[in-house]
Amino acid sequence: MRYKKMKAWLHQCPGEIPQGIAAPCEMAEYELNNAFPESAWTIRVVPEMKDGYRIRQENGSWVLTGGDTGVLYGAYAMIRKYYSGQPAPAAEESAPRYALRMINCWDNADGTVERGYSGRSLFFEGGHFAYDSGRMRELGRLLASVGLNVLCINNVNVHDPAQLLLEDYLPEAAELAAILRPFGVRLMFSVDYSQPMRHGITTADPLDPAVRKWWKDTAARVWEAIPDLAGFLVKADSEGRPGPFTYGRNHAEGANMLAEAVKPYGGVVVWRCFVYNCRQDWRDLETDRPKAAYEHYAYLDGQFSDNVILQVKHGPFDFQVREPLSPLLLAMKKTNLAMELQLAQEYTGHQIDLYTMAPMWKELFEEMPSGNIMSIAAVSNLGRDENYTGHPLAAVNLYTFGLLAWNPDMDMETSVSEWIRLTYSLSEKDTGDLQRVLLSSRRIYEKYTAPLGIGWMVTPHDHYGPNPSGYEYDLWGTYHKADRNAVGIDRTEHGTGYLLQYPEDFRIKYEKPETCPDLMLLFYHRLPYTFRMKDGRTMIQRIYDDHFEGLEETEKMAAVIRSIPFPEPDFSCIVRRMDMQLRNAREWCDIINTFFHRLSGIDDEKGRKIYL
Ligand code: GCV
Repeated sequence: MRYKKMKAWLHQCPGEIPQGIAAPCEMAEYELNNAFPESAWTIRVVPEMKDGYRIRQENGSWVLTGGDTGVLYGAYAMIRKYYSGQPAPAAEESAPRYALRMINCWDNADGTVERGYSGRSLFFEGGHFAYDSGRMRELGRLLASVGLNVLCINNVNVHDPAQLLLEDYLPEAAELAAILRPFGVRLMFSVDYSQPMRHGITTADPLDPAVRKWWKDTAARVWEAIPDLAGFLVKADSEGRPGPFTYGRNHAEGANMLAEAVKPYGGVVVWRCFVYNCRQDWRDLETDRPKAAYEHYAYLDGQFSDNVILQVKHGPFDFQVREPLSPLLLAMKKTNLAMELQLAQEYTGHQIDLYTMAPMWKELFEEMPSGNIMSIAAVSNLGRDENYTGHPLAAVNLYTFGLLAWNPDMDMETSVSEWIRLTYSLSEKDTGDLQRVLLSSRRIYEKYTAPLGIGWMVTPHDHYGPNPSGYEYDLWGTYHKADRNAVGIDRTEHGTGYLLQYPEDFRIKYEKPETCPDLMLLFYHRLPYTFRMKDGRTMIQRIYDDHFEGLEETEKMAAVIRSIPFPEPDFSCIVRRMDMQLRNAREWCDIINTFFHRLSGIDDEKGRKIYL
């Protein structure tokens, strides 16, 4: 028997999606008739409404009006409400805040997934496409059910032979695009900036006529095969990837060349801003990595073509447990921006430890007006595991990301509870317990890992488990510089000047250690262990307290999780991972406390066990 959870939060939807449904409005009709066989539905397509929809009851029957894709999102909104036990709305109207709501898969053609914790690739194996078309329909359904509409299927690090997506693999890519089209999901490809050089052209210089022609011809071929391809995603001049810097060109020149090639077809170029010196000498005291993205891009504001979107990681480093909002997201008012989040739990527990992201996302939007960006993307946490996300509870992040991308004002308590009710049939008490566990999981993880905004105390490269000085003398620019007296980097105007990249109101909030929010303290400041926190504790005591609390709260969380009657195989999987999380939390707690005690020589005031 097929594992029912394969449909994840849609497992209550009856039936498999049949082949042969060609358009989102037909899919909407199919889904509504299936889910509500007793009700009469009228679907009216008004193309100008695009992704938006309106639901009304008229004379005892339901009327769903919306754009070509809007009617599908309206149908899924009804379905989500129904299966999560919410009353049907008398009337509802909705449209997404962002036009492109993107999932970026870091899948390689060989079937591996960079930073993937849910098994192998859903799309590739052995250097070729290798997908189950039924599963692709399920995937399309899941993405559409939460409003996601762009799927970039290959890694931004385009490893050979993934570049063939633009060439030999195009017919198969077109077949996949056709499977996802009725779900309103458009494909996107990550492209290798130096690809013309595989075709006898001696340069990838964006201003070279032969290079420009190659990309124009390529775009023509690609869009002929997939007319609704969303565009190209580009990682250039980053972590060894080729890019315009090699030719003395800036990133506006680099991106605009591609933008010109894809423009006739309505394509976009999503250009990532994850550019920094990844070969820094730790002795170099001048360079401060978080400053890099702003330095590379802010001065180019207004110079990018209108079909270029700069995709900026939410923080200035790289998806740490806590980072400030990237200053670039507040700086480039004349440029299309997308914020990049990461569902894959690279630094946040590898989908072993529980880490529900919605609280972090809500904090980011508190710092940034939602209109500063026009699109949003997240690195995928999907894989070939039967439950899609490795840890069954990690699916809450994909689900809530969809709702956030639709409307960043979404209420996270409601969204998490909706996901639980769709996914499991639990008592009210268990539903409430699980919701509390999920919503507290990020803070708990933060407490037992890196302290007060420091980050990077992880095992190098793999990024699971503690290693406080693992990156300290490495070349990635991620240092904490802890010594016997103090820890942290001064990023104010008296230090590296990073804080000067922000507008004044933001700066004021963080520039003085006495008023800087505790959880960001060591991101912005270098402070002695004896520094008095706002609540009167010393900073070192606060570090000890957080770590002991993080471990204790994980133990309590484990007890709650074990008491919830999840169905199999979820129960065994969740409990097994919870046991691993407990071991991880203990390891982090002990190692971080010992690390700081050995350096500072300061005892825990509460006399708890620190291994010396
Ligand atoms: C896809 C970090 C990750 C890399 C990732 C990179 C990126 O450095 O560790 O695996 O590469 O970010 O976002 O491009």
